[in-house]
Formats: sequence, structure tokens, C-alpha cells
Amino acid sequence: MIPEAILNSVPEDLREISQKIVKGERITTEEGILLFKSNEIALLGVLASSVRNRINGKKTFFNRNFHIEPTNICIHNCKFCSYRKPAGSPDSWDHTPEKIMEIVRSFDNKPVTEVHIVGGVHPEHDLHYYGNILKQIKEYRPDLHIKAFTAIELDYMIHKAGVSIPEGLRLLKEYGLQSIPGGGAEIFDEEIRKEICDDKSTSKLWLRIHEEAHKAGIPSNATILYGHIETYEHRIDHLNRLRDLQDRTGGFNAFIPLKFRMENNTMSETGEVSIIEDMKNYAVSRLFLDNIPHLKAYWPALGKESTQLSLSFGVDDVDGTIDDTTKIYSMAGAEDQRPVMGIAEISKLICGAGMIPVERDTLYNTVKE
Ligand code: V47
Repeated sequence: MIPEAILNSVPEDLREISQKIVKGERITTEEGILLFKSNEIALLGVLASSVRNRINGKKTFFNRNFHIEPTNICIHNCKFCSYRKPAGSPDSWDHTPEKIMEIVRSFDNKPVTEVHIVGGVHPEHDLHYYGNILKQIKEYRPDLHIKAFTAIELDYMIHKAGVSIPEGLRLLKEYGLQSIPGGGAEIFDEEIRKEICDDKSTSKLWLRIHEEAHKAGIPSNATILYGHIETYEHRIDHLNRLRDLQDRTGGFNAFIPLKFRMENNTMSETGEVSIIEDMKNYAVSRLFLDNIPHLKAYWPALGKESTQLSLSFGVDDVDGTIDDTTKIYSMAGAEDQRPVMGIAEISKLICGAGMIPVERDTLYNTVKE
């Protein structure tokens, strides 16, 4: 609960919104934009923390995970991407199923609970190609939860197999798919999307695939790519579309704001936003998305120190141990060129912010508190 004296000292234009938030009422589009435009960063932290405490208390979640990035060859050419390389380039890769199983086996005897599989949209691979890989992983290591493929990859692989979206998702679930990561959402506003990733699956398709997945009993995450050429109005529009979908399905577990990183891509001249903007973005996301239970700071993208600070701005999840298995952010200029965090370091980061570390599985069941 926020003390009355603090609420009374809130600037007049934010007093009503603050009171609504404290009472647990939903905020409107206009109120979301007003919060973004305010520079009351400490107030945003207090408000977002009150919502975080109501939903998750002081618990801060993490898991033991690793990534597999099957390929960086991609039919799309997003301006912000530092990861994609053309087929034939010495820096491109397309791992064989054998190589992918070798990566899985390198985690033998390690208590990981999740594999996160995401990569480029390879022109030649359909859902049966990837489905057979999921099947092999599941047969080899049934205890591993498979969170795989952005809606953009799914759109292409399902279409290539010539089946409908519901049928494609049903088949992938049968092969072993258990949940879907949040990537590929970028920014839903059609004009901005056209500017930064013109040839990518549309916002409507991204939302449709997640909706169909939820209907098929496959939970998912959602992201936003922020801090480039979008405005606060575009960010709230994005959050609004997610809030509406979540009202219908309840299938999103976590929302993950992804800060645009500028190295080695064709949007470098855009620069990067400040840490104040990062914290504001977490706080407003927590306040606006009243129906998505978890807000995640993805530490390999944001950096460890900012991740620790974000726990005072509504964040309750820091993702996982990673074990140096992802290149998407190191290629885009993130601080950690070889992202790894052991359990002791993650726990120290969380405790240092006055929170309680909780190891979770992908679906937020407690593994160890
Ligand atoms: O969709 C690519 C983003 C996403 C850059 O669901 C960039 O648990 C910033 O979605 N600067 C993929 N962002 C990663 C992703 C993700 C990560 C961690 C956890 C989960 C989850 C999902 O990475 C892409 C795109 O939005 N991205 N390039 C860049 N230069």
C-alpha cells in the first residue's frame, strides 16, 4: 500500500491515475501515454512496485535454461537485426539435426529445465523438419521443456508445410512443442513496422498465431522492440493489442520489453535510449498490462546492472542461466559478449535488490525457493 502522504505529493495530473492504480483499476490509453510522458521516474517505480507486489510479492523468478539458434540464415531482412547473414557467407550457419542434438547432449547431467529454440527463417525448412528435431530432443531428454520458434518462424514453416495455422500448431505440439517465445512482435503499429521490418509477417498474423496457440493449449510470451523510431503512442498501441488478446485467452505468461541495441545493423544511427527510458518502459508496461502475470528483464540484452535496477520498476523475472548459448544480443552490442550467469550470481543480483530469488520452470511452477 502506498502511504497517503506520498500520494498527496504526486503532481496533480498524475494523482487520479495513481489513485486508480492503487485501487487496482485498469488504466486507459490516454493515461498510459501520460505516464510515459511524465518524468516522474521515482513515482513510476513506486506505482509499478505496488502492482508487482500485489501480483508477485517480492518473488523474483529465474530458470536454468539454454538456447539453440538453429540458423542465422533468414528470408527476412529487418533493419534492426545484427544476427542475420546471407546464405553462403562465412559467418552464416545452418545446424544439422545432428549438431542440434550434440548441443542438447552437452547439457547432460546439468539440471537445466528449458531449451529455448529460435533463429532465422530458413527458406528450406518446414514444420516437419523442425518437428522431427523437437521429437528427437523430447525422446532424448523428456524432462526438458521445449519453448520454441517465434510466430514469424511458425508462420513460414506452417505455410511451407501447406497446412492451416491451427493444424500446424497441433502437429508441432504433437512433435514436442510446449510453449512459444515472445519474439518477432517488434512493434505492432503498421507504419513503424513497415519502416523497420517491411517484409516480415504482419502484426495481425503475429497476434493470430499467439491466439491460436493459446486456444490449442500452448502458452506463450510477448515482446516489444522499443527505443528506436517509435513514439510513446506506438508503445501504448502495442500494449493495448496485447492486453486485448490476453483478455480473450489468458495465454501469455510474460511480457519482455527488448531495448533496441545498435551495433552491426542498419539502424545504428538511431542510437540507444537511456537507462531512465528503460526503467520508465518497464514501469509503464507493468502498469498497463494488468492481466499478464510476469514482466521479464532479459539480462543478456539489457545488462546485469540495469536488470538489477529494473526489479524496482515492476520486473519480477530475469530469465535464466543461458550458459553462453545465444548470439542475438552479443552481435548487436550488448555488454555481455558471452552471456552466462550461475545460480549464485543470479541469486546475489536478486537479493541485492531486496527481492527473493525463486527458481521456476517455464510455466512458473516453483522448482526451488
Ligand atoms: O524478435 C533482434 C529482438 C527478438 C535486436 O520469450 C533485437 O522468453 C534489440 O524474442 N536490438 C528475439 N532487440 C529475442 C526474443 C526473446 C528473448 C528472450 C526471451 C524471450 C522469451 C524472447 O530479439 C527479436 C527482436 O525483437 N532483436 N535484434 C537488436 N538489434
